[in-house]
Amino acid sequence: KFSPSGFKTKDEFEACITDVGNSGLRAEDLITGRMRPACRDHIGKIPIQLAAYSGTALAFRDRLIIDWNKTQQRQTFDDQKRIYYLSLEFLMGRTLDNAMLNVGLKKVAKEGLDDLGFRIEDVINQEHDAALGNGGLGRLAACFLDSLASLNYPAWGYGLRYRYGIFKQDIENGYQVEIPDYWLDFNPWEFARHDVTVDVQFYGWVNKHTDDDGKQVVSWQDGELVTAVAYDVPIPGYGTSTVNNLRLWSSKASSGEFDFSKFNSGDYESAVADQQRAETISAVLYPNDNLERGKELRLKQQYFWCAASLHDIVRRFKKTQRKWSEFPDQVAIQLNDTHPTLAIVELQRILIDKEGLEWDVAWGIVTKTFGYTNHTVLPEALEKWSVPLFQNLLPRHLQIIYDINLFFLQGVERRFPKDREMLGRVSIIEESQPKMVRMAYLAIVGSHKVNGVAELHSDLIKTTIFKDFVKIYGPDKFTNVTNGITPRRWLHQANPRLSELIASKLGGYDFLKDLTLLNKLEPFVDDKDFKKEWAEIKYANKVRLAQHILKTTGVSVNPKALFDVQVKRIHEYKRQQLNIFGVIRRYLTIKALKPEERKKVLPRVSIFGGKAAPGYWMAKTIIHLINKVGEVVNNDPDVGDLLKVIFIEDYNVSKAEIITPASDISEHISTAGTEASGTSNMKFVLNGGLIIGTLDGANIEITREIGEQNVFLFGNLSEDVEDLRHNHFYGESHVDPELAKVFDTIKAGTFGDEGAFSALIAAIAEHGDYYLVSDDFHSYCSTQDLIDESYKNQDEWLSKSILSVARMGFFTSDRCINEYADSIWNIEPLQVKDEDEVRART
Ligand code: B1H
Ligand code: IMP
Repeated sequence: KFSPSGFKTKDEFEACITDVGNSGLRAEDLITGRMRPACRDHIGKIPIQLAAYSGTALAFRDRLIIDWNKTQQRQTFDDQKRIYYLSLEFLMGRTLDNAMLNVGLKKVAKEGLDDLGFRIEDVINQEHDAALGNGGLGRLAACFLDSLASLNYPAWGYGLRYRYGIFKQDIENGYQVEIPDYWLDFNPWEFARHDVTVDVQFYGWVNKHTDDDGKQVVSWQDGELVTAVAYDVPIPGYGTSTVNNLRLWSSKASSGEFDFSKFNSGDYESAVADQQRAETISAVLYPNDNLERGKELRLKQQYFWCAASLHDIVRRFKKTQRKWSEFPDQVAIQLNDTHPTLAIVELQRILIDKEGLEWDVAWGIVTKTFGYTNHTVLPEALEKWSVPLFQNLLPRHLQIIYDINLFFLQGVERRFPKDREMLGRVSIIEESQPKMVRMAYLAIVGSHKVNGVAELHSDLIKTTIFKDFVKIYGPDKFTNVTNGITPRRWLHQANPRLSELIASKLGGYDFLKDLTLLNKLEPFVDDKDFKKEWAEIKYANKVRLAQHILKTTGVSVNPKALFDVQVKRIHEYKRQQLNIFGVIRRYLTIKALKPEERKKVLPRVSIFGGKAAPGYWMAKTIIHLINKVGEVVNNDPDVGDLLKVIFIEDYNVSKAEIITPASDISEHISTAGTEASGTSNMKFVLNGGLIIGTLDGANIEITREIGEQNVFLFGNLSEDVEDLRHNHFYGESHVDPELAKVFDTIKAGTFGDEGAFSALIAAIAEHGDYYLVSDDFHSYCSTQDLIDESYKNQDEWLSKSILSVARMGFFTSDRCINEYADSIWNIEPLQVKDEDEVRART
């Protein structure tokens, strides 16, 4: 009905999008064809698919707004305790599909769009991912928001509205190239709240004086103000009318557009510079995963976001006119890693400097309010900030940190008078040059609970990095909440056919709200027709991925081959190098076979994807090697279909939704003790893929739940890692002979310039092999051989796949959120009256 037409310039495009946004166009109109003439004019100018996307999105948005308002009002009038989830990352991915499923009207939209000649998939694909996160930690926050809303908890997320999310990755000549991700062209899912702003202070100095009543008054003066503007994002629950709020802060200069006094006095450049400096704070997400680099702008981001969020929370609390002592009964704040630790200090500052509470009273309130989740034990990821930096940027906060530390250490000294070294070990201030603030210690001291994210990880933090704190506070302060994932996005949305098949056997979609119901699938493991359909769905998902691979890389892969997938951030501890060395060994094995022997080889497609932090040279080298191996292997006529090596560019949430349902085997092969939990392991198994993995993170609990016979485990155990590392340096160490052959092949220039990969080899052969690649290589390869054998027995493989899915109920983020609610936040769901009606729709 509309004629598509392109745009000549970006400005023209943007103007048009804004017009559509303002025109009141709604997809209901689009779907029913009842277009108002004004809309028709606008729509004629936009590329047709995008028009359909805008219309559909705006229609669903209309519906969400109504429930969103109702939810917010209900939560306000009900006056129950709320949970505030503070995270620097929310890796949301796309919203439209999720909104359609949660509202329960996807079918209606599909039919409407069909009538107009649109495929709903094409329309959904128009949306840009909201990629405000690096990896697991950010995606976990997004899954938690989905569960909080689906379970009707009164909950808010607080984050930063980065103008640029995680960079887009291009591969050029085998190298990663980073491209800025400007994602805000047209974002119907956010609402600018120009009425909700907070001025945040930086720099300046602290004035202490005594007032007329003899009371000491502290004020933080001068410095620079930056305004935080709220942008609200609706978070709909599944099968409920609850729509929670995610509030993201954007920075702008505090005196409006420009400092007009400077402007008028002719200082135009500096007026613009001020504005730009302010806007820089929320400009870009730091692209490091599991790495902290101590940059001032990052600390500015952290304080800006913590101060704005705390101000908002305190303002809301004060409207209830309750006593301060009731604050922890109304407010729970969860710190997603140490990035928001300044919120602890900020609340203490508000209570003592602004509200005039006594230190101890204030501190009692603070520590009852906060909970801290630790996500890593890697030393390079543990945040420390230099004291001089703090002194300059946040002088009052540094004083408060010193006081927190003083009172804490006095308590420790009283309890452990004989252990003089304890004080130095647990001090929040590290006595280094320069002195550093240890954020994890501050987070522990300022919270009432500290949790790890999988059993092994929670044990490790208690016995290693936080050992002394367990002595000080006792073991009850430390707990475990094993991570989970939302089955709405990671099963129902990503794999609709599998979800439908499961629903047909279980008599409906209740399992999406109670994932333990999946165990009712177990009896079907002997049902031939069911198994056949299960296999067909996996095959169809592999065909879809093969098409994506062909379109994006030009390489044709056989969907009948075993798809072996490792997609995650590229990191030495995650050991993509182990995987690619294993691939090279496989290549050498195939090359050494006679043509007739090759017929017996099981064809395999090794699929990689993931981003390297831009400054992480070794990770970039790994990407380079994978791509170079791909170039050689994929073009070797001796190999043909038996082995293909694919690097999927720009891995993100939307691509994960295509890749996850298509794997036969996925790899979760971190050095034991390094991956806190992992969450993609759960996603793959929930989609009927098996895993090869080390005894690390949540792999251990997955194995316990689904049975050892359904997991391919290998490698050294975490308790042996320290000794092995020690031996590499002080004992005899040698490179595994099979691995040595792989190194020789690389050094011979088989994959191009061998110098490009020398550091990767040296890290293992010469510099102590910190990640135990050589130690685990043999066991890794024999387990891969076992996988080949097992895959040949398709019937047994299918049984493993079905049984695994049936036993994955534990790993829903709903279980996880209920555990947080019970054991850390002490909050209750808010009952929703019309829930049955909404559930009937979904
Ligand atoms: C995880 C991070 C992380 N742990 C620092 N730590 C960052 C640390 O920008 N930074 O400075 C960013 C991210 N991310 C991951 O959290 C763990 O590695 C996974 O094992 C875990 O599954 C995930 C969620 O708990
Ligand atoms: P608050 O102080 O930000 O929590 O909001 C003040 C009032 O606005 C409360 O009475 C809420 O019921 C209502 N409210 C908060 N957020 C929203 C919203 O997003 N839409 C509509 N009403 C809201």
